[in-house]
Amino acid sequence: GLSDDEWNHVLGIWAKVEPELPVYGQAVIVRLFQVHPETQERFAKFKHLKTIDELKSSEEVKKHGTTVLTALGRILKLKNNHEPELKPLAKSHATEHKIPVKYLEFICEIIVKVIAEKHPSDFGADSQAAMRKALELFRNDMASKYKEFGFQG
Ligand code: MNH
Repeated sequence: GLSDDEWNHVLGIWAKVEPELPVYGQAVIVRLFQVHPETQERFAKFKHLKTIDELKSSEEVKKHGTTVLTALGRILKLKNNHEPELKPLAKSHATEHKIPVKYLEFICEIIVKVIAEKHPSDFGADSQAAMRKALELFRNDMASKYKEFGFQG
């Protein structure tokens, strides 16, 4: 797990992200699809969006990005006790959406980068390291739940 100090870093930066969740959510999803185009193919609802302009102007992309970051924020706020929030998410991503752990790694890295770009002065080395650690915990626990649901990830 993370120390109290590390969680304070994580939740401190998250408090700055939260008022602009749709802006961050949109940036994260657009970047994910740009950098890793194979991830977009996992979304039946986004297959029709071909250009970067279409992605950027899509209200549905913004809405999905908000959904993703809202769920992640709930999980982060539960700190080391995220199991009740994480389990249903692992279930849907293992059995319904079938999202490899590798793709979770992609999105986590992009989340860190997008926050670093938008909040350079509030997201120093210690905060970035703490956030990376929290996201690693999230991914590891998703991966072990995946296995419980019979998905190798
Ligand atoms: Mn994901 C739906 C959270 C990473 C693909 N995702 C959802 C939903 C939430 C969510 C909440 C809606 C409820 C549900 O179906 O469980 N997703 C997350 C979080 C992360 C995440 C917190 C990581 C952080 N998801 C990813 C990645 C991919 C992905 C990475 C693919 C590359 N998610 C999906 C798909 C859906 C979904 C596909 C279903 C979308 C739809 O058709 O509405």
